[in-house]
Formats: sequence, C-alpha cells, structure tokens
Amino acid sequence: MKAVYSPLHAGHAGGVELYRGALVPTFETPERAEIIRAALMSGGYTLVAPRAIPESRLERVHEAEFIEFLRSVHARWVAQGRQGHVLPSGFPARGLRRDRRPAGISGSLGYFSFDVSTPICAGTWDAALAAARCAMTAAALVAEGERAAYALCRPPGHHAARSTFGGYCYLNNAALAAQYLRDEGHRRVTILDVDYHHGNGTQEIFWERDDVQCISLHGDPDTEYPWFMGYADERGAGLGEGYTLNLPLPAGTGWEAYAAALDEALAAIRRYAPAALVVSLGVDTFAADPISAFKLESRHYPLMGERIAALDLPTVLVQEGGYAVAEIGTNVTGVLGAFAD
Ligand code: OKP
Ligand code: ZN
Repeated sequence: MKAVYSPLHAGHAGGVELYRGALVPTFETPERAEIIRAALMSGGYTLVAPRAIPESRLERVHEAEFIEFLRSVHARWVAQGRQGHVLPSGFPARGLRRDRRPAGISGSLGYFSFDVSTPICAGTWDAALAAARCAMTAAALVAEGERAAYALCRPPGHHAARSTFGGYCYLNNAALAAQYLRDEGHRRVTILDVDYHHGNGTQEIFWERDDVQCISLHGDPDTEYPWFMGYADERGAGLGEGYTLNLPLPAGTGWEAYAAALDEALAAIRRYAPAALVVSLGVDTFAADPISAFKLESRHYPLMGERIAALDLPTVLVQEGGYAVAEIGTNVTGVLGAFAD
C-alpha cells in the first residue's frame, strides 16, 4: 500500500497554544509525523511524494479569500514588526458582527478562526498545502484503481471549515480528498471520522449535500473539544438532511462500546452504498493520549481496521490527530495493516 508523505510538514513547528490557561508548546508536533513515517518504512509501505496538484483545486472546498489569508498572514505579521506567535485573540461571538472582515491582522485572524490552539508559523502554509496535496494524491491513487492509499497529513484537517481554521487544522485534507474523488467521478463518497474529536469542519463543508455522507465518532462535545458542534441532533440540512451522523461517546469509552458505535456507523455506510470511503484517521482515541479520554489499546487498532476494511470500498485514509507520540506509529499502522496488499 502506498503512503503519501512530504517533508514540508516539518516547517510547521515551534508554535504555542493556549491550553488550560497557559501558553504551552502545541501537542501537535513534527515528531508525530516522523514516528509514523518510521513505522511505515519498517512496515514495508511504499512512501511516495505528493503530486504538484494545482492550488486552484483547494477552492473546491475552501473560499479563495480564506486561502489567500492563510498564505500571507505570517509574512504580514512579520512585516508589521510584530513579535511572538501568530495567534488570534478575539472572535465574532454572539452579539458581535460577523458580516464584515476587519482589515487589520488581529481582526482578520479572529474572523477566520475559532480557537487559540492553532498558531501560524513561518512554514505553516507550505506544510498545510503539502498536507492537502498528500490527501489529494492519495485520492488520485485510489481513483486510478488502488484499493487503498494513506496520506500522512500534518497539520491535520478535519476541524478546518470552508473559511475557518482551528483545532490544529488549516486546510481540510479529508474534505479535499472526498471532493477529489467526487470530481473524478465517484458518485457518492462517505467520510468516516474516527478521530477522538468531532470533525466540525468536515461537517460544515458537506452539511447541505447528499453526495458526501459525513459520519463521526467522538468524545461528547458537552465536555470535549470542539464543544460547539458534534451533537447527535445534528443531521444535515436541506438536500443534506440525514447525510450527517454524529455518534458522541462518553469519557472512558473502551473498545466494546466503541466497536458497537463503529458498527452503527458501518451499517449507515452500507445503507448509503458509497463508491468510495475517506477515513479521517485520528488515533487520539488511545488510552494514553494526553488530551483525550477514551480507553482504546494498541491491540484494538487492527480490529478497527478490519471492520472498516470489511466494507470493501476503495479507501483513502487521511491522518488526523494522535498525541501519544511513542505509540502513534504502532497505532496508525495497526489500522492500515488491514488494507495493506
Ligand atoms: C485536533 B484533532 C482541549 C484543548 C483542545 C485543540 C485540540 C485539537 C485536536 N482541552 N485543543 O482533532 O486531533
Ligand atoms: Zn483529535
């Protein structure tokens, strides 16, 4: 099985996030991708570079103005002589105007983002673009007939919406992969998001569409990030009504309860009968994950992979979260093993 990897991820580094009242180094680190890469190499996967897919393809999912902002904000920040990290500090919450974008950097940052976990460093844009290309390249490989392909995306993507970044995510890699498959002629595509956190960006992008089904298993947003989306009563709207399925699960969820919810998700996928599948593969469901509260063990990831592989669909697996760095390679390749040739 081919794994798409770019070294450009490493330029997205050194950022801080506001976590429980303190500015701390982000949990989302370059080391994560390098440990996964090492596990892929020793597991016999074929590493390939992303193709130079035109940047215009990003506009199939994201607004042009948002893309341009992400591309240029770090240089603008530096040109203004600002010190420190590019992070937003205020947002258009209830009661404030959200119909216009303030011209300045701080206002624009708040307008285009939704949290204080998602710093923009000198290499962030190049890394995010490379990750998007990794995902679209994996989609291209599957569109060309591979049974499955894996995109080692870093930064992750599932929290990024059409015009909003947040949750360590800038461009929505899984959404771009799904849209790529649609554009290559796959009539219906399902995105199955098994990251610990709800994929709010993916949900927003496809909310009113019936050609991409979005299913997410995640920590209950009543207590877990991203807090303001991911509840069971969110089911899509308009044409998309019934094509979004959220399965929030309580803190402490172990394999037995997780597998039952996964089976419910898989049954919904079988009813939808898509032509292809995109998996938002976060392994922050792992018991030792430092920012999550499920209790899966490393031996459960191959079981997860087997169940998903049993759908027997052309499958693009896109890396999302996972912050227990020591075990991240084992857990990711645990899932991938079920798809390997
Ligand atoms: C990205 B992905 C929670 C702080 C949350 C951001 C988490 C982003 C997770 N106490 N900080 O879905 O793995
Ligand atoms: Zn996550």
